[in-house]
Amino acid sequence: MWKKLKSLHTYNGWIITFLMISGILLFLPSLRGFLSPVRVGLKQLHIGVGIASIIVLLLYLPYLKKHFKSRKQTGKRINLITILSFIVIWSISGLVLTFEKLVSETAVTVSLFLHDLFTWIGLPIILYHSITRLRWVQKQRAPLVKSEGEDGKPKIPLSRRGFIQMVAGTAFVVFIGPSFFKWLKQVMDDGGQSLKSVIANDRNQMSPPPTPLPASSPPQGGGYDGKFRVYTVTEIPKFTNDNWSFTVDGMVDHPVTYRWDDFVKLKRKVQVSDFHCVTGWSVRKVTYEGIPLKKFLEKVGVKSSAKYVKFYSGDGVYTDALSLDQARMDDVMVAVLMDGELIPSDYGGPVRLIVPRMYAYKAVKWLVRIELIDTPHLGYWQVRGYDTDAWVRK
Ligand code: HEM
Ligand SMILES: Nc1nc2c(c(=O)[nH]1)N[C@H]1C(S)=C(S)[C@@H](COP(=O)(O)O)O[C@H]1N2
Ligand SMILES: [Mo]
Repeated sequence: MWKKLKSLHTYNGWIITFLMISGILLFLPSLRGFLSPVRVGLKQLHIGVGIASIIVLLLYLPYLKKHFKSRKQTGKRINLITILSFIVIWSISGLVLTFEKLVSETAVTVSLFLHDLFTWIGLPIILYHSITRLRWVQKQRAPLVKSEGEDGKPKIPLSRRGFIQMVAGTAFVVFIGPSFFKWLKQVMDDGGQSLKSVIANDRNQMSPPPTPLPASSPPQGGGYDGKFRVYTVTEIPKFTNDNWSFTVDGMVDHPVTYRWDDFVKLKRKVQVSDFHCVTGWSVRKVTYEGIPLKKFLEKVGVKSSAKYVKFYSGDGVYTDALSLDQARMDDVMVAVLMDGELIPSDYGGPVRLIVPRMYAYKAVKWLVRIELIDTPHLGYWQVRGYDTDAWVRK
């Protein structure tokens, strides 16, 4: 049995290392563009290996009691319980993320939070664990000194190793602890901050600024609830009145191109909607102000031969598309303001698409052109393996 457990430990170590690395690669917003060709494969591999780790865990369950009993020292027992709880939390939250369409939004939000939190807490622990088990480090260590007390019973003196661990532990709590949590906060930061600070970093310079409607300022939805992650597969573009324009063309009767001055004069509407990324995070109750896509389609006169609507980002790379029926849904909006403020560049401003009932990879940032076409168009992420069916849970 001992041999079995040992090999189990080795497998587990590799599995967790792989899941941690692939998970962090999937998380890092700065790698989205670079990794986009392999993102879906990496995700499937992460899930596949994740499910394998769950199977390994289930196979191990029958030995759990014996294993626990064989670990007499409290420290070792705590270690065992810790690693098992980590694996259980990763497994359950990972399964929820895998089947997110089948579970509630709250379950997904909580799972993503736990999945991330335990990854970032687990990372230094596992690094420490694997480094201290390297042969070289083991050799440097003084052998455990065991001595016997007067009465012949083994007494456990403070070994050199125990002493080092105690000092390290104290140092951690006193000196490194606070900076560890600072670090933890920092690595868990995905770029999305409060709207105010994102606005302070706005690269765009559009004038005049749009005047928000009363329903937008103060925001009808009371201010959005949650946190956006700033996602982009390119550099974040920078717009001014001179390099920005907005075009609706293709299979239409009257193609139009707006400059900013005319664009801000278009009649806008306010709506409160939720925002869901397919990787599991959501932002609720965003008060968007903009022009319903429907209005643009009416204005330009869609030809009967047109079947799809293609959206172009001003980053020159990102596109997506909707069928005409989807494009005519009431809440599909060419948004200009969020929570009463001009959408800042990080969040896709000055103008972005909003498709509340679909995953946000449809919500093209830096929207500059809408084209009516007659053949299906696969968007940036669909080409790289994302589902054409982007409906958020029904
Ligand atoms: C050692 C165990 C694991 C670690 C360290 C780990 C780590 C991660 C990390 C850091 C992310 C990125 C989350 C984010 O974008 O905020 C992630 C995503 C994910 N993980 Fe895991 N994970 C583990 C196990 C599992 C398991 C067991 C499953 C499923 C059976 C799973 C399924 C997923 C899914 C579905 C995603 C979302 C991927 C995406 O859409 O970007 N994970 N994981
Ligand atoms: N131009 C462009 N639009 C984009 C993306 C992108 O990378 N480039 N990412 C999409 C994805 S996957 C999501 S979840 C949302 C993220 O919006 P945010 O960066 O405002 O949070 O933008 C969508 N629109
Ligand atoms: Mo997304």
